Amino acid sequence: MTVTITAFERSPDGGKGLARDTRVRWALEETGQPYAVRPVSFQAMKEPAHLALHPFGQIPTFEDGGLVLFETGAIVLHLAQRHPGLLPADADARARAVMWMFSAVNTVEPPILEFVTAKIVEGDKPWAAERMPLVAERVHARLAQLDTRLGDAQWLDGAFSAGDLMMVSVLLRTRPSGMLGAHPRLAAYVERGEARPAYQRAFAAQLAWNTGGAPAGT
Ligand code: GTB
Repeated sequence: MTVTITAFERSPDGGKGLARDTRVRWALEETGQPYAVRPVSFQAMKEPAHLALHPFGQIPTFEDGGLVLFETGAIVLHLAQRHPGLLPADADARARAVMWMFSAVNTVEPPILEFVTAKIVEGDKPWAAERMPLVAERVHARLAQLDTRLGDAQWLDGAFSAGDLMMVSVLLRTRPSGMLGAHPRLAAYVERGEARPAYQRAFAAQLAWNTGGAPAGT
């Protein structure tokens, strides 16, 4: 049974890989799992057929036989638990990799999303100019903490893991703002993630999809 994921019919980012299907594609590539993509329009996302898969009417979803999942953290964790390549064998190291996954979506991503929302959705509000520096500062504070912890290490905890996959994916959301420029070690960390062949394949697949030459999967 081939895995099927959903993705934007056309991502608003035009193929920059910032929509969350990219992290799922990346995990599928890292674990060597073939997959198909079912595109959904913004309208279809809010209709009953898609809401039956994703109660919040979002992408991506993941289907494998009778299993249906939403939430990218849960999907990546599922893949990492089912297939070798994304979680260490040692139980303690495994727990730490999962900790970093939660940290990515629960501690690092929220201020980044707040910034993105403030800029894109609320940028035309009269109070936007006053609020933006505060929101940006919260992102920088979190990035500085992460940068300190990473130090000069290649990855967050030993070998590359699902924790790094999620963290790099989350940090990529800061790319359009150039915020990573103030945190050179984190910028290099993100570049190491992007250089992985599995990421390159995932990125290329979503780019092809979003620029009109969509393959029927990978
Ligand atoms: N917590 C969920 C998860 O991790 O799976 C969040 C899923 C989510 O936010 N999905 C977004 C969505 O479906 C797409 S990824 N939004 C439509 C809606 O809510 O109606 C967020 C996203 C969208 C667009 C860009 N972009 O164009 O740059 C980047 C990221």
